[in-house]
Order: sequence, then C-alpha cells, then structure tokens
Amino acid sequence: MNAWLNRFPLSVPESLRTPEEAARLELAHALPDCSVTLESVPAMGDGFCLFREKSGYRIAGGPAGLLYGAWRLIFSLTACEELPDRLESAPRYALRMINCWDNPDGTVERGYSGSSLFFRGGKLDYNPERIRVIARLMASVGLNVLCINNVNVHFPGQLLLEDDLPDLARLAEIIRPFGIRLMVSVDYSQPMRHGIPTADPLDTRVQAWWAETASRVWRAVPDLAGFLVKADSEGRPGPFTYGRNHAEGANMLAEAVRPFGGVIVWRCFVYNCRQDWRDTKTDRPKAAYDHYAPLDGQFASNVILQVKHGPFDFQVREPLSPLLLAMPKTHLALELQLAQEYTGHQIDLYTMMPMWQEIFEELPDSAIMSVAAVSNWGDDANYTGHPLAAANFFGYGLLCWDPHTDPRRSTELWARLTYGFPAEQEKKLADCLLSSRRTYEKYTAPLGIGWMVTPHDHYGPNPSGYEYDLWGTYHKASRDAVGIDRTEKGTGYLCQYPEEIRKKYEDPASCPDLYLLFYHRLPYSFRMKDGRTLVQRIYDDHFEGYAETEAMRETLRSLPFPEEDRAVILERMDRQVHNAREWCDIINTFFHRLSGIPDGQGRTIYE
Ligand code: GCW
Repeated sequence: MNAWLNRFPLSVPESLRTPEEAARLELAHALPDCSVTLESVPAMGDGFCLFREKSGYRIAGGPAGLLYGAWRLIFSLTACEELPDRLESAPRYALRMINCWDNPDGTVERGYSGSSLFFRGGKLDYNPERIRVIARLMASVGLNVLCINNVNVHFPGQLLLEDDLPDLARLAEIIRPFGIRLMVSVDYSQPMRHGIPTADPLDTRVQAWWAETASRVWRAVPDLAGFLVKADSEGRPGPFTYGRNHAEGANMLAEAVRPFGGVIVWRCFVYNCRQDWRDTKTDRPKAAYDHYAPLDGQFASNVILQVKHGPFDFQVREPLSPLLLAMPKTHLALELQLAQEYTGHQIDLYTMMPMWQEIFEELPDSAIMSVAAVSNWGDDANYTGHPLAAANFFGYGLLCWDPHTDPRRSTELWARLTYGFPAEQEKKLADCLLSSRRTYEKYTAPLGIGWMVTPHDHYGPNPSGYEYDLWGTYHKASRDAVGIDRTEKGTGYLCQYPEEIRKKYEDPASCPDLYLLFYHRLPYSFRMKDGRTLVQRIYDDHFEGYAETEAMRETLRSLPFPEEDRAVILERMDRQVHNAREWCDIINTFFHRLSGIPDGQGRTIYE
C-alpha cells in the first residue's frame, strides 16, 4: 500500500541515477500511451514549464524540475484536470523539508504509524524498497529535503557522523535520483565525545572539530543539505551553558559547513520548561521572540532559524508565532507538524490544510524562505497509520510549492488519486476531511486555550493535567474565570506583534471567538458576540463536536473504500467517537463544577 501512489506501482531499478531518469521512468509507467518530451534547462532549477503540443506534451525544466513537471502531468491527466497550453511553475520555498523524529532504536518520537522506516537496533537498518516509496511520495509533491533522525539526539544517534557515515552515504544514494537531499540532526555537544572538554562555540578546539567533521561528512555525502539543531531546549545541550547566545552558537556550525554549501537549520523552540505555575511573570508563548528577535541580523547567511507556527507547541489552535514577523534580516523556516501529537494521534481524523491556510493568510509572503514539517510516517503498511492522514502529507507538499494552494483542491486531488470515487462520493469524503479540524477543535480544548490533554502522551482529555506542572502551559481556570490575559495589561505577549495584529485581538469584545481564551481571562458569564455566555459556548461546542463525530462516522461508513483501508478507517473512527464522547463529558463536567452554571439546554453533564 503506497498511499496515493497505489495507482502508479513501480519497481525502481537500482541503476537509477538522476531525477531526469526518474522522470522518464515515472512517465513511461504512469502514462504509457502519452508522448512526452523532456528538455533539460539547468537554469530552471526546481521549476518547470509544461507545454501541451499537437502530438503530446513537452516539459522543460531544471534537473529536479523535470521530475516535478512529470508528476504534475501524471496527476493532472489521472485526475482529469484541465491543463493550459503552457503551464509554468516553480516552488515558492527553497527547502521543502520533512523532519523525522526517528530514534536509532527504531522508535519514533510522537510517531503514530509504527516503527522507524530508517533505524533499528541502534543503527541505520531499512528496506530500500520502502525508502524508494517514501522518496517517490516526496518527489511527487515537490518535497526536497529529508532529515531522518530525531532532533533529540541521544546516543548512539551521534554515530551517524562517525561509524555509521558509510551507511548514511548509501541512504543518500537511494533518495538522490528523486531530487531529495538528506539532512541530519546533530548533538550540539558532540565534540565532547572526542576528548574536548567543552562545546563552547568560541573555543578553537570545538571549531576545529566541527570543521574537520563537516569535511569528512560532506566527503561521504557531497549533497548533504545540512545539520538540524535543537539546542538549549527541553534539556538538550547548547551554547547557553557557556554564556554564548544562539547567534554565536549557530554561526560556529555555519562556518564549519559553509565550504560545502551546507546550511544549519537551528530550531527556535527554546523556553523555560522548569517553570513554577505560581510565577505569573513568565509566559511561555513569549519565549521564542524574547530569545531570538533581538538577534535579527546577527546570523550567518547559511543559518536558517526554524520557528514553530504557533508560540506554544502545535496545539489545535494557536495564533501565528510573533517571531515569524520579527526577523526580516534572517532566513526563517516555518515548522509544521504532520505527526498528530496533539491532534488525535492519527486515530482521530484531523485534516490540516484549513489550519495551514489560516497560517499562510497571516504570514506575509516575504517572511519565510523555507518550510519544514515533522513527519507522520512509520513502517505501517500504509505509512501514515490512518489511511486518511496521507492527505496531510500530500497537502503539505502542495503547500510548500504554493502556499496559496486551496485546501479543497489539494484534498480533492488527493482523494481522486487515492480512491478515484465518483464525484458525489469524492465530495463527501473531501467535506468530511475539510471539516475534521473544526470538529476536533470543538470537542477538545475550548476557544484557543489548548493543553487540556493527558500529560506526556497527549491523547485524551485531562483538563488539569498540565496545570500545576513545570511546562508553562496553564489555563488558570478558577470558580469564576478562565484564561490568561496576554494583552499589555497582562503578560504583554500581544505587544510582540505589529500594531494591526495587536488591535485585532486586544479587546475581548472584538477578539475572534476561537482565540478568546488564548488572549484573555474572562468570567464564565462573559457575553459572546452571539449573545451566549462563555460557559454556554463551551458546553455547546463540546456537544456539537461529539455529534459531528458521529455524523462523520456515518459518512465514512457509506463510502466504498477498498477493504484494507475501510477496516482501518472504521476501526479508528469508532475510537474517535469514543474519544470525542470522553472529551465532551470531561470538559463539560470540569467547567460545570467550577462555574456551577447549568447547561441552558438541560443536556446531561455528569457531576
Ligand atoms: O513539545 C515537544 C514534544 C517533543 C518534541 C519537542 C520539540 C522532539 O512533545 O516530543 O521533541 O516538542 O519540538 O522539540
């Protein structure tokens, strides 16, 4: 089962070397009766131009552009999409990355689709056939960088740059013909494994170790894209230990990889994870901006700061991270998460394109140059655990190519390529997917508050689970009120935004409902714009979310999925209905007990 490539089965010969060869091969298999000429124009890079001619088609493009153009043609003809006589296309973002959080022991951090596709027993150990499928899936939607190991690098993860380097080089060879370059997550303190007593970025021994390591690594993998670094975050080592800032830390690595054209992707997920919940001065969403915005302009040109889309951590609803608007002199990458850590573990249906559309609507075109997403794959037969979660992977690729891709277009195209249902059923499936995020949002944490999940595991409800803990993730629900005031009068988080955004959210009377409790602390009797009280709105959303989940199950039951998918989809849907009921009951009970306010519609809320 090869996700949306089931229609295009192909056994890739080991002799395949270049994306142009891959383009010819894919075209010959997928469109055997169609005449397509390829014209190599190296200067076009990843871009292509597709011409409809009398006798067939012509694709002009750079090395990988030819392959992307070939897939564009294959998809369009298979999905019966109209093609213009001339279609010119190039990706909006330079690096279109997948970050796998795979560990050497074969586990996947926040992975919900089985074990790692890359590692087993402490080392690289993979099935080349499956790696080629992943590479084809990536190439078919235009993705071009694959980071295979977890950003939390624990031993023996460091060996990728040491003893396991020849294996890494072999993996790079497998994905190279698909226009995909490898990236590796590195341990900032790795020099200390080699007799150097420090990892201080200003220490010349540390600099020399990284320079020598980079030259060895790039000799083995000449097209390695770069290193990905999680430093000074959730216990990982970093430059703070030595009194250095993150520009000093990242620039040292950047210097080492510069001669080889490598980049340093430096994650901005840095915050105090040992907070005392009684400390009302520290507000975790402020952390990334506070750390990095003052450093704008100080990073080397081959450093990319990778910023999670929201200021917290991949909650169902978060505002755009203010850091993304605050570093005009720095190459930024946006980080998304395909893995459904807080969004249903690939048990519950959660289609992300509508959420991403909101992000890109707020993000000025020039703010970022690259995009990354945490992978949702594993070694399950269908790669994504839930067969319908593949729509997110597909949609992510299209979005990296064009951030204004319409969610409905990518969802319907994915559905058509994967299942080829008649139009009416395709629409039912797409409607179901496109509404799934709002449904999930309704039955989980209310109105932008987030974090009511079971601690650590992050599936299922636990309204106070993170409340008195160390992670800075509080809602402060009391008998009278809930939420945190993040305006100027409160924690001041809102002041990190430009004026027009601040204005949109600072007054609870005009703040969009879905962000209300992220920005404001309000009494349960607060009147919403539609006249309902805050607590009534919470009850209503939860009952509605549950009811929508049941309706979704009926829709999915009615669709003619192939048997192997159907069994998995319906089994997961049953679990989702159960989960939604549990969320609905527990959250409503929680607020009912605190507020003492009964449901206006007299529905059952357990005491
Ligand atoms: O919130 C956390 C996740 C961790 C993850 C971290 C990060 C890889 O729960 O599992 O670690 O985010 O993004 O670094």
